[in-house]
Amino acid sequence: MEKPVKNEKLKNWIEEVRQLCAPDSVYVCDGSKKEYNTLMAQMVESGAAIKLKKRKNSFLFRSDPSDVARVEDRTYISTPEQAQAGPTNNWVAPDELKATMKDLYKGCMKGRTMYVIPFSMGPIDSPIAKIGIEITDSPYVVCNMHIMTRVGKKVLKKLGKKGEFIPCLHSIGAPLEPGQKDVSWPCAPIEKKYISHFTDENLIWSYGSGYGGNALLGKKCLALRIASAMAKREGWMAEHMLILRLTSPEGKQYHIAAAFPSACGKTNLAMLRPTIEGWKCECVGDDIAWMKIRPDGRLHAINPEAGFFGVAPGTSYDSNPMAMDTIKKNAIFTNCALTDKGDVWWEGMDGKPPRHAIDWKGRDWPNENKEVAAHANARFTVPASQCPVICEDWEKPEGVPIDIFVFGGRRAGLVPLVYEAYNFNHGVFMGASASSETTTANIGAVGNLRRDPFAMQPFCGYNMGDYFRHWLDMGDRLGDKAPRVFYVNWFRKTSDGRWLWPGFGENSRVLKWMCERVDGKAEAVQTPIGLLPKLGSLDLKGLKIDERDIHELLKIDMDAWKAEIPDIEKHFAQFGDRLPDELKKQLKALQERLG
Ligand code: GTP
Ligand code: SPV
Ligand code: MN
Repeated sequence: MEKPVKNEKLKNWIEEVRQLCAPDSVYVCDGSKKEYNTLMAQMVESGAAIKLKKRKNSFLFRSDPSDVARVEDRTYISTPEQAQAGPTNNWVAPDELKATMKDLYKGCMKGRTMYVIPFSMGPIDSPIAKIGIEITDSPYVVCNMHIMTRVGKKVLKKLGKKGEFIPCLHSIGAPLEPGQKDVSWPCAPIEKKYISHFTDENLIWSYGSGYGGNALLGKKCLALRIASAMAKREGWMAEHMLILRLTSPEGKQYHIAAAFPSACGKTNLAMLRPTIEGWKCECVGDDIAWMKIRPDGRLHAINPEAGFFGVAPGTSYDSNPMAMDTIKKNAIFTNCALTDKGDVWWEGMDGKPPRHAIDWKGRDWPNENKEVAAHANARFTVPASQCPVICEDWEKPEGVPIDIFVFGGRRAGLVPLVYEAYNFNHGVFMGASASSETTTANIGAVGNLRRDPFAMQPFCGYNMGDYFRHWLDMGDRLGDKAPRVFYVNWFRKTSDGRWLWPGFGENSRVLKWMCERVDGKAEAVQTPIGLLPKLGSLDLKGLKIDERDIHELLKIDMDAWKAEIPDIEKHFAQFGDRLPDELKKQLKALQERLG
């Protein structure tokens, strides 16, 4: 058995998986630069990776065209009772699912190396951090985990002989017969993919996909689905939220945690460059927040990740300059286009498109069908520490105190630019009824409106009705120290498809209004849906925007809101008895206010 492993449970588990999956060899990762470089060199050699001439220590991968995003339809919360998983999760009983998956895992690593990745979600010394061990047959996953989490010997040391860890088993599901030539992105067909969570046992089994949240199991699987179930049991919170620090010209700090669905602006907001004078923004995290109540009675948040796995298309010096500077070196790019000069490119990058490139499928671009060069869910993987505006406290073990929660989504109509909850429970109602148009971050239809409560619909590891109750309970425990709650929509469009709000850096104006609300400085008007900025209280100095657009962005269309009520009722009804009465009360109150 591998020498560095002293933990009994881990030793046994490695041996069990080795026997089941039958790899050619087993390798325990040490997390070193040398290890990363060796694996990358092997992948360049095999043709799986392309070294970029124009970017230091950076590589491009092209996935199989069928394996380009998370697969919500193939994602399971497997609990003894279906009611524990609730109506928003796919469910199969643990025995049945394990039997199906064991058949798939049998011999699935033949011809490949089995990598054991010890990783920590959260700074290793943080009281909030958790240790996971991912076993995978994908060297691409190993390199990505190096960036996205804290990997290696330090983690095994912390684990010790008897420490607890979350086992995360992953296989791309593509064994190699003797002499069989490998492809550049091996994976299994969609009907064989399974992303399974045995939440009662803190266990993850993933099969068949090598992409993003399906395969980097520390992220959505551990840090959200498993962690949300643990957080419910243990009285803390695991949320799909960015964390940022905003500092006012007077030097006052505000910490904001914001939940938007996938591909709805978290990375962009987390690295925002304020366009308003004197305000400063720093990034603590761009996707996930783990939050606990500290002895001071306030909610403190850590970012459990160590890197960003960000959407590439649309990222430019114009929209997100801090991300552009972050990805200058040591980056992994997946499904971006390759320019003739040896750099990556995607739609929405600054300047003119290249005259010729190789698209994400490896073909000459542009092509006759006018297809995009980069896949819409093309991503970069990069260390958070390289972000020029990373907050100096981003790895503080106890986290940062949260002042403001923001919920939001992508809605072309109806939802105004910003509004504030009347109180915390009303804020929970806003989060619970949040809605958004679907994006390419999941394989499935794009642009369909769906309820995505707290941006957690694909990530809540237990019954969403119980999750709503947990939010209300946390509010009760926090009392007057609970964060203030706001709702935003950067994505309003005119009937001819133009963005009504410029977004990106200009979103700082909206955040400033929130901070001034917290301080009792900015004025709001009461409306049926919540508190909206009083005209003039939103700082629009220096912004070229048509007054009619502002009017439209802050308008409430009563009839359209009334039409939302039956849909929220239907959404809530699926939780039956598990829907907290408080949310029924909040819905009724909204209905009454709408008249
Ligand atoms: P995940 O990583 O999937 O969780 O996504 P995310 O929430 O971090 O979204 P991200 O910041 O990567 O943004 C996704 C897309 O929305 C990108 O194409 C952005 O350019 C676009 N976007 C982000 N912020 C804004 C905004 O304020 N206005 C507009 N119009 N588009 C935005
Ligand atoms: C998301 O879809 O919310 C992501 C990308 O952050 S993935 O890691 O693939 O889940
Ligand atoms: Mn995300």
